[in-house]
Amino acid sequence: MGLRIFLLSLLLSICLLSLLLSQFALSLAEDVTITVKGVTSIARTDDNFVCATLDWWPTWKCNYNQCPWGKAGILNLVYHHHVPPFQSIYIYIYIINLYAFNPLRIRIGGSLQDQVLYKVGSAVKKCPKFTNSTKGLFGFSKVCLTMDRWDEINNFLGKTGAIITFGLNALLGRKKLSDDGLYGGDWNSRNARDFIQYTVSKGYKIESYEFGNELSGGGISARVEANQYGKDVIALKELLNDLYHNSTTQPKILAPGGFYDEKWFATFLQASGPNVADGITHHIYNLGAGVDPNLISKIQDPYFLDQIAQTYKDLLKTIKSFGPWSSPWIGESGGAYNSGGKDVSHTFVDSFWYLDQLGMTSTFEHKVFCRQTLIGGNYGLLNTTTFVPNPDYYSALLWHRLMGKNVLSTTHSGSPYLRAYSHCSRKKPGITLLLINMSNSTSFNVLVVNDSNLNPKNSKSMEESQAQGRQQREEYHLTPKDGNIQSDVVLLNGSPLVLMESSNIPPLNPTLADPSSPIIVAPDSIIFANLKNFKAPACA
Ligand SMILES: *[C@@H]1O[C@H](CO)[C@@H](O)[C@H](O)[C@H]1NC(C)=O
Ligand SMILES: *[C@@H]1O[C@H](CO)[C@@H](O)[C@H](O)[C@H]1NC(C)=O
Ligand SMILES: *[C@@H]1O[C@H](CO)[C@@H](O)[C@H](O)[C@H]1NC(C)=O
Ligand SMILES: *[C@@H]1O[C@H](CO)[C@@H](O)[C@H](O)[C@H]1NC(C)=O
Ligand SMILES: *[C@@H]1O[C@H](CO)[C@@H](O)[C@H](O)[C@H]1NC(C)=O
Ligand SMILES: CC(=O)N[C@H]1CO[C@H](CO)[C@@H](O)[C@@H]1O
Repeated sequence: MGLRIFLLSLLLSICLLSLLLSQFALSLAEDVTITVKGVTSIARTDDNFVCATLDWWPTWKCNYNQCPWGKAGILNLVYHHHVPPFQSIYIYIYIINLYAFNPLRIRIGGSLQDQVLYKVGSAVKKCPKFTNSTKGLFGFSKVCLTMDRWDEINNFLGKTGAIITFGLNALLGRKKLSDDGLYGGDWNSRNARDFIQYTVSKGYKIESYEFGNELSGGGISARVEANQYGKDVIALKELLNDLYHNSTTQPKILAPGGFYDEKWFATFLQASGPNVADGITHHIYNLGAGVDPNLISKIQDPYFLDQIAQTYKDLLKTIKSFGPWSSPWIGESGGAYNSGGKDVSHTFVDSFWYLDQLGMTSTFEHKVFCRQTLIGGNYGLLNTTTFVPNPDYYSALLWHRLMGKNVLSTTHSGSPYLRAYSHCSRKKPGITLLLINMSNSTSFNVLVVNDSNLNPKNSKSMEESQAQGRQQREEYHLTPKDGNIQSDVVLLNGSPLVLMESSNIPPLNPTLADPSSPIIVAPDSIIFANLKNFKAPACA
């Protein structure tokens, strides 16, 4: 009896001790003052900056002994869930998911887009299905998009109000000139013309057409020279001028949808000339291969993440010098290439990379960021088989709902493991701050100040100086379930975000905080904070 009580109390004290220790670990805290320049914005994104992609991959697209695409490819997605009427609960969830964005920007494209033929008009005789082929790119044959399927895709996406970018096949009519994948000769636009004409006749809304996929620079599986590409994009522009002659708005042209290469991009912009390409789309896979065992340490390493900023700077410089009429877009980015990281890209930890990229690219004047993928691979915003939203889906949705298009200069001199971005709030007064704590040990107590050289006395906490009539601060704290950064479930202010019984997205409610108190950013957490009292002239 006595021994049992002794053992029990020993156990209790051990528990208490470890609790104390963990409390101690959590209590490592650093005060940080963040300066937001509210006078002018440093950049402006598109109204719909958040974008997600749908890809063409067939079910048997595999990397590293796994095949994570399932039926998420654009052809299967629609085919296996007939619309209308909704025969599947999944399609229902899918549509609800898209509606939550009201609207979501979607880019249809990817590696196989330069092998897609459109079954309309007389240019395409045979209508192939995907098969394995050593002659095609990436080991796959050409494939045919029938107009029935195109109708289905539009009926389906139309219901969600999605803003659609469609990636055109830019290899049609060219000849392979060398073993390193160089294709030459003029683009044959006949099939694209028939396809776009059909699209116009049906009244389908396409916001932009993108020309080709990863054919720039050294190319991935195929490449085309920049001067030739510029000439072909002019041909596409003429085609759109003609086919959209009667429309009030003409779709934008995006190009080249590939990896940045200074010389290629500069030559392309000079060759295509003023007001032809509206968006200069480029792809980012800065985390490397999906199979890399060090993905997580890269994602939480601010020095590593900063390296890609050079590419954004360089591209911006190229655009300002050679194509000031256009602006940079991230046309496709999934973080890690070859379908993403198996237990990483669909889990909470990926948001450290994703939200940081959204923040970083918007400061470098990018208009849009297309996440690979909405669904499919390991990097889907939605789970490939269940369609249930992954943590990055909620990160994207919060960004979309809270961050307005005006980007503000945001700096601090604290630990580099704390990342901070701010924009004018979307449809709300004040500014919204995105705070990312990549440290697993330190929490940050954040004070936000208005940097005004004109009036130094303004350089105290903005929240404090607005004592009269001030409104509560709204905070959205994102943390992983059970403290496991590789969880598929994210908590908002401590409660798991799971679909409601109606299959609807749960409400995303903030907690309210006293504006004079610091924002406490726990280790391994992400916060959106809406500072309503911060009256930045740039947001007026
Ligand atoms: C293509 O090849 C893979 C193996 O490389 C196989 O699993 C798949 O079934 C093949 N698909 C077709 C349509 O032949
Ligand atoms: C534009 O409208 C005119 C008059 O309605 C019509 O004749 C012409 O075919 C239309 N053009 C296109 C490209 O749809
Ligand atoms: C999808 O959900 C299943 C079941 O929860 C899980 O095993 C799988 O890893 C998830 N995959 C993706 C890509 O989200
Ligand atoms: C924190 O991160 C470091 C470095 O990545 C790692 O060695 C350590 O195990 C992590 N600690 C916890 C509690 O996760
Ligand atoms: C920040 O400073 C600017 C410039 O002095 C001023 O116009 C603005 O009202 C200040 N913002 C707040 C929230 O006081
Ligand atoms: C300054 C600081 O907090 N450093 C920590 C940041 O987080 C990484 C990874 O979690 C740790 O390794 C650092 O010690």
